[in-house]
Amino acid sequence: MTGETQGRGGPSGPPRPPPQCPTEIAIYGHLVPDVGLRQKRQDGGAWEDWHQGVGSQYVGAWFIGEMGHRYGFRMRGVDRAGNVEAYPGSAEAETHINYCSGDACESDNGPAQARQIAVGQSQAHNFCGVDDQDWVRFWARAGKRYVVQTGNLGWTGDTVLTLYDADGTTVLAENDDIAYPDNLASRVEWVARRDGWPHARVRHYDGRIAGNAVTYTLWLEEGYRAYLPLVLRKP
Ligand SMILES: [Ca+2]
Ligand SMILES: [Ca+2]
Ligand SMILES: [Ca+2]
Repeated sequence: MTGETQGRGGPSGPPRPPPQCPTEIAIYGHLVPDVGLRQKRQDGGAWEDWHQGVGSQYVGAWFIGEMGHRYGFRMRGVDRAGNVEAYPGSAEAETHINYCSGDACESDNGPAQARQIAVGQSQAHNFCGVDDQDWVRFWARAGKRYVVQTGNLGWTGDTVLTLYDADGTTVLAENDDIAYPDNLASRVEWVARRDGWPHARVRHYDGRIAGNAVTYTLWLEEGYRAYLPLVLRKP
């Protein structure tokens, strides 16, 4: 296997209690044989079978590991006659998954910890920790239209945005993808029926995916829909 790995965790941040969050890495290999047999091991431990009988049409695979651990990968091929080559004695590709550092808005994992955001503001977030949720709240005025949106997704970013009423439990609107599969960010438009403090929650589509590189930006805008009649006149 001509291996190459890419970690989804970024560099370690300042010293802090390390959250134990698994994250996802991509393992790329170019399979020459007809069938590939793969193994993996954690922290130099015993090899375990992983992705056995992989066809040569597959050049990569996703692997979800745990932060703070080192993973090694190796592969052997099987030709059409069934001849199996020996596994290499050592790992052909290795990666270490770093711990992540929570974004500046943490802890904001529930409606009671929601951070305030004002119209026209944006916040930079990441997902750090299993099933990280980022909550905000904003002052809404009756009759006004609000747009809550995520964007600037980091690699492997895929947000789900849910808008809640002031009680933090009643769902008002939800969006996963603005335009799947091209745009995995989220956008909710909503008209307030009364003055109040609606809440918005952002989570990753797959709560196991986390790391310093799993970033996004959250925006709040106040929007109006204007109808502009188009009048065409004959020349
Ligand atoms: Ca976060
Ligand atoms: Ca959070
Ligand atoms: Ca999404």
